[in-house]
Amino acid sequence: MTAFEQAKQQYSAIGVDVEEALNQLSHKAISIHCWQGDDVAGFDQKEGKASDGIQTTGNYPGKARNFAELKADFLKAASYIPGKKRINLHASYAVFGSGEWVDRDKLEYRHFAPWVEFAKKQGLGIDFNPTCFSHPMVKDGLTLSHPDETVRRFWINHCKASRRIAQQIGEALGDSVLNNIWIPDGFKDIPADRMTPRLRLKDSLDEIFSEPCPNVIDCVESKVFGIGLESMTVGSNEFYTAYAASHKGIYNLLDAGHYHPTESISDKIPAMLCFFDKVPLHVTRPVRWDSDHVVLFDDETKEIMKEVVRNNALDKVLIGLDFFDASINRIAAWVVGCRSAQKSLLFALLQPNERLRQLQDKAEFTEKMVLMETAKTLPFGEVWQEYCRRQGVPQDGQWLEEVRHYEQQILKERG
Ligand code: RNT
Ligand code: ZN
Repeated sequence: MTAFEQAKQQYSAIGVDVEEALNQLSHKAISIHCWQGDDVAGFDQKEGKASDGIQTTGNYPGKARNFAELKADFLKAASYIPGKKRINLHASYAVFGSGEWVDRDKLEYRHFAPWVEFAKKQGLGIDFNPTCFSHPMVKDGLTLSHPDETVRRFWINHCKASRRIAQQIGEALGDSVLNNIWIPDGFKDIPADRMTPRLRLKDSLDEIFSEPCPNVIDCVESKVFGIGLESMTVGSNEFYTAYAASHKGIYNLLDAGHYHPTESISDKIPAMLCFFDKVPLHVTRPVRWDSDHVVLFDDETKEIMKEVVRNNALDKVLIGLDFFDASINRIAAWVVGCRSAQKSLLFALLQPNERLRQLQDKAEFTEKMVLMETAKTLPFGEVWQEYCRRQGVPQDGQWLEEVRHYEQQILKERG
């Protein structure tokens, strides 16, 4: 008997069907953010640097500088990632023809048609985001909530353009496209008025969402603070939760790094599922002030995935990644982060969830604790290895030498 067959028997002894878990894992798409490949720089600004409430740290050599390099690096990473994949794009990754450039409020579908072609060829889905940061029209740390109508107008038009692009991407792929709005808007120091900026944001959103886009899944992403905007964030959790709850078809995206340090989104997912038929996520790893370290196979990521599985919400929770580390090999960061999310999902699928639920309902808390602890040390690694074998991707760590080779051959040559 192989080690995998033995593992299967051990899981079966606690009532877990390993084949069913592997099957479910292989069908769940993960939306992989393009912005890990270039430190959220994008292609549309001369500066090419994340700013206005968002920041990357580190200067590891070899970041992607254009469409061709980003595509190549993404494919390199994707070749080590099992399962179904989507690519998550930001509007700042518009592809312009030679000599062409338009500002973000004038972007059109054709600037993303090359990405659609790429996605079709590679069998990827696409998700989309307006880019309301790293741009001179972010004034005084504000976009959609700015008191000046011209500033707001620019960003409203950008968000409307983004939704139309997302709609056309959806039509081209015969799919739904998640369009996520995150804005940095906030104040460094104690604000004198916390409500009027929020009312302006509410009006801006109402206008943005006024056009029907049947292929778009709309969502808004809250944050507790931004860099340089520490005292108040206009798009707070309460603001967006209430906005989404009162606007049909708008969802609240939960980013694991956007809450107070002792809050976790694993507890928020089941709360949101009581009211929403979709819960989009940014799976990431907060460390102190940074919300976006590379995802690991850690307790909170497992807890997040347990909530997805236990609540039969694999079709309702849209799993996207959002991390960017500029201090390590960016391809390796993608691979580790994405595989860790998938590993955590597999771990969740291999828990005796039904039995644990029954024990909780019967107040058998002792046995529940014992069973939870027992399930932790079953031969999970054998099952993950079998999944990698079946998916035709290398085992953990065994891809690193090839990534090193790519670094020597390709990344080192970049200026
Ligand atoms: C920023 C948000 C947002 C961005 C990306 C680039 O704090 O998490 O999701 O990370 O849109
Ligand atoms: Zn995010």
